Amino acid sequence: MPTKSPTIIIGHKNPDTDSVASVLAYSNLKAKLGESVEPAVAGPLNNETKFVLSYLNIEPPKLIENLEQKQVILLDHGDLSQIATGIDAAEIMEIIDHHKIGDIQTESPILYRAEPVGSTCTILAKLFKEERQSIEKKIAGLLLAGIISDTLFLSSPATTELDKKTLQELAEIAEIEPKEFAQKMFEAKSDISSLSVRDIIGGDYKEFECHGIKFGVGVFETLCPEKVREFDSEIFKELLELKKENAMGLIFFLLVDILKQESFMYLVTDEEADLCKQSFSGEIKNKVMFLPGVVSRKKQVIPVLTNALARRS
Ligand SMILES: [Mn+2]
Repeated sequence: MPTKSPTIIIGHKNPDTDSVASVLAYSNLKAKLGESVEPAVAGPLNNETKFVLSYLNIEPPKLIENLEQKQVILLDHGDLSQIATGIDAAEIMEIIDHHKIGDIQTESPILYRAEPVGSTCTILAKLFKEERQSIEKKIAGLLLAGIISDTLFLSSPATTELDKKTLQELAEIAEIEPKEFAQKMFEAKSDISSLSVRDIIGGDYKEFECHGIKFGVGVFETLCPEKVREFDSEIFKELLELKKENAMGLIFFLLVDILKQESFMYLVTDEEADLCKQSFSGEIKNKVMFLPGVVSRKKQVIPVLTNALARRS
């Protein structure tokens, strides 16, 4: 008799450290509970995630770009636009997420766990406790990395008390000094020497829809924004191309300065500029809006843009 194929545990397209770390940790927990699962990623890893996996000496998950005919557990996303292709012909078994509730629909009842915390890895650490399973040193390192990455080392407004407490607990188990580890992760994230302009704007790019208007928002977090700003004219060119390719009504790119806790919003046409002027009060210079204190797409950009779009229609 053919054996049933394992359930795929996978994060969103353009995977980030939180999605990859939570996938590997949940696969570890499921295996401890005797379930047959396989960790996967929906795209190539970014430089920060590559650093984390090699630091912890962990193999990257298998790349799966089509989910057809598979049973899947989705981590760290809830919007259809962020799921790997083939989901229409797949069966969603569970979702664990920390974003707004998206537009995913299922045919049968599923386990859906959403908590408004700073990272999916924070929820994962809680799940280990709920299942009374100890967290191995390496897995603690992974979860620690996911929290550091998504909360910008507890500085993002998306950070909660639970993230702070969990980070401390995990750092002890992992025997990792979190501040140094965060610095190394952010340095890896900021290294653009191997990246194309398309990688920079598209590496952490997500699409949304509000009142029939589709819009994309790319984010790049860095310790040295000035290195990215050298490529402003190419960035605008690539943004226009990406907007056309993906048939977006609007497209934005947010360059985040991790240290100064501020960002630069690229306004590719008058339409993007108009919406941002209605949404934020930042100063615009050469089609780039300066946004002090803004670092979180999820908490500080998407709600504001969708609000402005809703008022407009
Ligand atoms: Mn996340």
